[in-house]
Amino acid sequence: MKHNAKNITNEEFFYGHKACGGCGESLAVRLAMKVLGERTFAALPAGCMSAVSFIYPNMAFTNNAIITPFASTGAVAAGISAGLKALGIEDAPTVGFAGDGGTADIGLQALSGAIDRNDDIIYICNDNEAYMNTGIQKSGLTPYGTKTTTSPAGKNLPGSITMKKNMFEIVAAHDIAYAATASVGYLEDFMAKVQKAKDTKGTSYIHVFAPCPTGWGHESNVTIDLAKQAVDSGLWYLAEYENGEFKLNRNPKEFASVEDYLKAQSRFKHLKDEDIEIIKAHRDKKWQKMRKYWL
Ligand SMILES: Cc1ncc(C[n+]2csc(CCOP(=O)(O)OP(=O)(O)O)c2C)c(N)n1
Ligand code: SF4
Ligand SMILES: [Mg+2]
Repeated sequence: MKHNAKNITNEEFFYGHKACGGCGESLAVRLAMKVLGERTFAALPAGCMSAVSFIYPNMAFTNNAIITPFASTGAVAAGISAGLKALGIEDAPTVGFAGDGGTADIGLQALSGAIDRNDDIIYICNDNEAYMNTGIQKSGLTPYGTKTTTSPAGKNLPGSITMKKNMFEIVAAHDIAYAATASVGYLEDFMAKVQKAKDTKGTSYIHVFAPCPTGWGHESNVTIDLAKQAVDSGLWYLAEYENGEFKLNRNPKEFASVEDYLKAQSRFKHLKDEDIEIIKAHRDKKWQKMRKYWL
């Protein structure tokens, strides 16, 4: 069944949390939980989503959920899944919800181990492109030109001087059972991918692009628009890796304006024309490869 706004359950499994208004990550967790259901066991490392949802005596998850050490989402989720199997508990998915820092940097080893063992877990990386919970530090998924507290912008630096680490392809290189990229701007696509991950035996990984008004410096009512614009401008893309093959899900004939996307966010407001050209050239090179091999 295709999940959409009309048929998705009215039941809430993630609510009453303290995320900022317009938080992309909390929307991704909320909708993923609607697809996964109340029998889900969730593991969350340090990061915004655990910080806003496990505030004693309130608990924003109505299902079983636990906070893991920062580096350990993959390992803790794998342990839960093994425990469920040992106890003979069926139809109870295990999901890890980790940030970009908790996935691409400190949590990479535990995730790699889980994929290598093909542990029966779903791993969802909430990518808001920086370490937000500790005050906006650069991660391996922070794009070129982003101003953060550890990648300042000034006379000599354009903000972050590195491009985003390619987590989707790193994960696919393990020959994972199922992997996908998604965006909170395309929620039906995201929910369909969560459903596929739920139906997959073995490890699945979903990398969801999730704007953060507080860290990106944009109005809280444009979160969805920006998440769409990132895809439409080609700075993010929707793809899957399944049965050893890459597949591009969306191939815009023409890209939407990169400038409009960047200008809506204060983290990019210092960028010069030559920095924007670097960003576009990197995008074009990536799409040339994807269009050649993934269509
Ligand atoms: C071992 C360890 N190092 C550092 C921290 C501090 N810390 C907690 S959350 C966080 C940032 C998380 O960033 P990310 O994973 O991108 O998630 P976000 O907050 O952006 O959702 C950091 C650095 C920690 N809790 N444990
Ligand atoms: S700082 Fe960003 S990711 Fe964290 S709760 Fe606020 S909007 Fe969400
Ligand atoms: Mg983050």
